[in-house]
Amino acid sequence: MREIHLPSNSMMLSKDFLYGVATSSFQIEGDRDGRVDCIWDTFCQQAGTIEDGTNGDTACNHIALWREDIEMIDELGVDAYRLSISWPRVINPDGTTNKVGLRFYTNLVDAMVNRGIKVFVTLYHWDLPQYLEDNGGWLNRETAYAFQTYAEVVAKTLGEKVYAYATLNEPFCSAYLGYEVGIHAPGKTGVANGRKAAHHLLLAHGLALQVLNRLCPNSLNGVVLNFSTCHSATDSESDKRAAKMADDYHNQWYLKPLLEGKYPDIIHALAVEDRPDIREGDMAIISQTIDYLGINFYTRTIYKASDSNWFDVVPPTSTELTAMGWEITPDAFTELLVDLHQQYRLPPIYITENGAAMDDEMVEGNVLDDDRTAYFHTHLNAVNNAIEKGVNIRGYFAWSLMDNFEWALGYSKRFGIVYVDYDTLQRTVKQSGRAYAKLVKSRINGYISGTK
Ligand code: IFM
Repeated sequence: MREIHLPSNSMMLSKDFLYGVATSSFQIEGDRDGRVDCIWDTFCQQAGTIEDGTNGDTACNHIALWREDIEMIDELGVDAYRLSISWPRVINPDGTTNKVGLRFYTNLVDAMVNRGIKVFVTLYHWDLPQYLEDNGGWLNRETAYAFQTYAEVVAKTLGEKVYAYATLNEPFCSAYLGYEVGIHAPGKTGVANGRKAAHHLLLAHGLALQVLNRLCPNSLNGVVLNFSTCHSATDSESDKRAAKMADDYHNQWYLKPLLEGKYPDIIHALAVEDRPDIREGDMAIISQTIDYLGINFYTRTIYKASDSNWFDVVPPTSTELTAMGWEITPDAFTELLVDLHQQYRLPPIYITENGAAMDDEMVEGNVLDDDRTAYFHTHLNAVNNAIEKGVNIRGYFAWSLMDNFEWALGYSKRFGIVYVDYDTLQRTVKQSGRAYAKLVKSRINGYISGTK
């Protein structure tokens, strides 16, 4: 069996470094009857949107099986569980709260806390209530204020039992994939839509952060962004410029407003009608201090100059790919973390997602996913290398606890360290899950600084 090893002097082998597993509401919960519809329910009904024609109606049936899922998390021995709250399970179209939904999350959080597992709650992991989308969704500035109200309900209900709150997960995906290129819900397109949605999402983050800081000052309150290291196809100036523009458009567009209160300069290259409507005071709301930044990383992307666009994506050059067709590039992970550290005054970092979809096979009750274990091994070492270069990283979450609904790809891709049989909904810890648990359990109390 493959294992995950870190250098013996790594601070990631001390119990000060937090290890967790992550999921999101729509991807695992099921029980559509217990909530109102969200944009993904609608999107799944449209022909050709989801590769295998599936939806989130049942997913992993976590709403029914949550007790056994918690048991499983506890057995893995991890310090923390990162979950998201389903907005449409909490707030009804008339603004009243869904008491059953809120009780579900209260019970879940209480059960975690009772077991000594730290809870990381994300308020928005893409499942916007459909009733808000019907009024324009993230294209409507009012949605940011509705999000603030929703954040207040959650913060008053769960309070500081939650160790860390994240306002948003990957606003890039919500804005760009959902409103600019239309491959995610709600399937809208156009640069103006994408940029407008991004601005309203960032505003929503800032408004919700105000509430979290007021009601839960002792929780860590932050946000989660995804990054893909942008590499240039060649050393030519034009390709390097293309990669830089892609970085500004896809990565810095979200981070710079949060940390510096401004969009990257590429905003000035946009046609005036494609620029977001930035009102007075917006950037100050967006750039309030965060307690931590969550970083999700999976792979790099290669860019070249384009005749018609600012940049074009080049297909992967390596043959080492995950089942998503994503290159396995741990060095690009270290590079990204070190670059961000050099570019910004970063708050403490948690790696809130990292993992790989692989072509798993269940053989006689076992999933021998050495390829996924190798991915974790190289990427955890990449994190360690970044820490050694001075990046302040406090924890790491494996994506994902269990196989789940992979958005436009349905159930065709498996990211879990636990295998889910979608016929029986039975969970089986994969070999990678055992290797991760072994690493987590091998840590020692305290870390003697100076041993490095
Ligand atoms: O499954 C997703 C998750 O919901 C957000 N980050 C990327 C994962 C893998 O695609």
